[in-house]
Amino acid sequence: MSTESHDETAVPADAATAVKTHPLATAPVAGPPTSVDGFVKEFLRELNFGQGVTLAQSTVNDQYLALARTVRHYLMARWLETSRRQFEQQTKGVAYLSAEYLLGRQLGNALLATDLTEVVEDGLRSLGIDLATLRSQEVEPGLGNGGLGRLAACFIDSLATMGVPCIGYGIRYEYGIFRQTFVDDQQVEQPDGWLALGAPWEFPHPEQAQLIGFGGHTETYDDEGVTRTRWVPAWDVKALPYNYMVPGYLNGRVNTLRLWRAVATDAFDLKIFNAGDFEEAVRSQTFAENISKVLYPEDSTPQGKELRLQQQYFFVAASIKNFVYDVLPEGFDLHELPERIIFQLNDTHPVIGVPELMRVLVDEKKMDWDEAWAITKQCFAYTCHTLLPEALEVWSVDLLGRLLPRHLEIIYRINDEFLAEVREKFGDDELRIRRMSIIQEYPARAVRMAYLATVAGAKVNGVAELHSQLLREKVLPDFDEFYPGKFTNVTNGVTPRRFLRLANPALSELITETIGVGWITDLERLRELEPYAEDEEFRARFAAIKAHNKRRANAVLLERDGFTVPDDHMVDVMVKRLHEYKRQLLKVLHIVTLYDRIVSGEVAAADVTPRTFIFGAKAAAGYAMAKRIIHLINAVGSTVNADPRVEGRLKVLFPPNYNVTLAEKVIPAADLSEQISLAGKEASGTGNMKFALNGALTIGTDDGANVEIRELVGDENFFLFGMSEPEVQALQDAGYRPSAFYESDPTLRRAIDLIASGAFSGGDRSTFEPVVSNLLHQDRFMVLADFASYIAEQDRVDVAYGDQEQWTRSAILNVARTGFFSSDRSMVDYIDRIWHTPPVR
Ligand code: 26V
Repeated sequence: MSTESHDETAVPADAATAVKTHPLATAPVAGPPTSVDGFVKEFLRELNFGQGVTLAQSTVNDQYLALARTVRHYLMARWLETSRRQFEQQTKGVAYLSAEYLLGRQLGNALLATDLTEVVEDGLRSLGIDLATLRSQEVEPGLGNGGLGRLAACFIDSLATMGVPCIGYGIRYEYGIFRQTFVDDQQVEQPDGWLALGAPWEFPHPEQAQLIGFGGHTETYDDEGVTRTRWVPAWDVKALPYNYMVPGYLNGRVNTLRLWRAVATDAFDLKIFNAGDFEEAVRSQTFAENISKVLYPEDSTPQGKELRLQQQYFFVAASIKNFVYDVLPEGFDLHELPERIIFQLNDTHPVIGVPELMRVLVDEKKMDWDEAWAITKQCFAYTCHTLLPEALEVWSVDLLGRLLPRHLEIIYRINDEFLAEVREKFGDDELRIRRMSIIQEYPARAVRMAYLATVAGAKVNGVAELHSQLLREKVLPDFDEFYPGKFTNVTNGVTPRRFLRLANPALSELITETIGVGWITDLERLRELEPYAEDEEFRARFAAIKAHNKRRANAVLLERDGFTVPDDHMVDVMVKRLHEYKRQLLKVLHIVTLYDRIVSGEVAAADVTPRTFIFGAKAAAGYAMAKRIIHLINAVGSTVNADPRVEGRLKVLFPPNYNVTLAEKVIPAADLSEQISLAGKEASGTGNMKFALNGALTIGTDDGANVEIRELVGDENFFLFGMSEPEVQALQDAGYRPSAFYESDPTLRRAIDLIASGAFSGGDRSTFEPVVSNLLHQDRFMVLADFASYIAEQDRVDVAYGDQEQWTRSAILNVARTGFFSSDRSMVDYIDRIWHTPPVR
């Protein structure tokens, strides 16, 4: 650049270039000093000038918001630096596409990642403010249903910590998962207005907004002798990105989570508005903004919801556009796309991205179809998270054709070419063709999204060894045969930062004192704890920490729900979404059995191991049976807790609104972890990992990741019960009759009869009749078949708990041997087996 004058103050000829070449153009100014004084000044500045209040006037929420913004300042320079380096290095990265992120509270994690916890604690204390109080003020963004959303949050944490370039893409739901309350023991859903008190962690970027079209028609046109297709949408929506920081643990790296919000486009409004129809203009705005209004429940009928398909296309199209047009450097040769990005599909929700990338490459970038398809096939990989057939998404051709006509055409062509390949390999085996077609014909013509993902994905993975095996053998066997080497496994993991270091500070301190801090980023090092299982003093400290965590959980439960766990009780926890396949009912039958043993006089109360059962579970609002089961748990709890005959022995607690925040308190307090799904139904589970890592023993079936947990901790440190998956299959094939189990097992009969008698419903036999009759006549998930085995194993648990030294030994070994379940390890597996991104530095 040449300037006429050497005068520093002169306005340069090209102001834009001057901005870019200024010495401070790319290096962000440093954040506030990391001293207590530096922090206090910055915090007060935020309180006064950001929040607009004095310290004396400020509410806890003001203080929380000011603190969050102050902590942001510390992260900001690292965030800018991470983005700059990523842009310069141009290495391959991951775009994680997920409709759900269950992040949990941000403040504690941000402080941990920056090593600022002590500075902030001291600084706030000097102002008379308690950090813990401010942390409790944060409303967690509940932008997910359960395991799938939490897994996404763990994965992006690990990638940031490992320094792997990753953008998480998703939806900024205005209302996340509902807030659960109980009225008369039944679930009532309240809206989760998580943004109402301020959203200090997000950064809107209107300059990167994208227009997303819907509906309309396609047309062909002549482009210099080549016939091309274009899509003419009927309406569009603006996708506005909000960026969230994803700080790596103590590594100066901050990755990005980009969540899209739907807003009405100006043009759209204006047309109608100018036509004089104010009401219609407002209506249409609401219509557009509905797209990111609310998280869809993981409900019993996931199909056929137009708005959900809109959400899926909305966020995936915005993400792909953002990556292709804003993230990639200008002039990037799209033939090299597979060297720059892998789009990881978190279940089928983002699979509409496959035809969208094809549309961008072929229609917008005017690439040849075959070339575009060769690129697309390398840019996607698909993770399947379920085995339940009813949870596999299909979209009716009708709906797709109406909402995304061009995408439907593309899907048809992908399918035609795919089926031609199948014919080439296997001949005209029409049955096979029909089985493998991406388009299902019956009961209605529809697109099988898992098939589309499998055909397009470079790799397809399940989430635990058993799940991946069943996926290949039972769900997609034809595809496994057709695509040798495409299927792989990556066992899930959880982030040790949130679920051990943050959630269990006392145990973390003991571990660090014993083996050093390395475990936080290299969880296999927990193995070094093994010998300490034999160390009496270590065991005593370990047990004292469990007791401490119970008191800590009690304080939280008392404050939020008004109840507590008695001191001497075993804490037996089942927390997860309410689904019949997870078998909360089996747990209820166990509690009823223990209760019946005491009240019938069969066993003296004094001889029963004191236990508190803690449940946490949300049922999808439309899932009637799940809601009935919640009602039953609460009803059994009310009866048991009020009965003086079992007082001091059995207690049932069901804190409403189980979420990440509560998990962080309850899991470290648990003695026993309930992982009791019917074998072959729980894809992996991740709660199971969190419990074991925090020193709870598992009672579980041979299902999902339980299999791997048991292999690692050893049979003697795990309570196994129930049928194996092949046994389940055999019983199914032989014709399962639940009533046969009811008739032949008197213990089971008494438990069921007690529920049926109205003992837990004020004598009303009708209340739980649907639950009972479903168990006796259908019992899809074989609760009755596994009952005897479960009770027998629970009796062994009671005996084992009687030997506290031995129990603690086992608990320590559970911690020492479950380092494998770090999501850092999962990420290494994804990198090695699927992504092939550059090695982690
Ligand atoms: C489940 C169901 C079951 C009943 C009918 C409708 C329906 C719809 C959706 C789903 C959830 C499927 C996806 C999912 O959340 N899977 C979970 O993913 C976790 C992370 O991989 C894994 O640990 C859980 O085992 C798996 O259920």
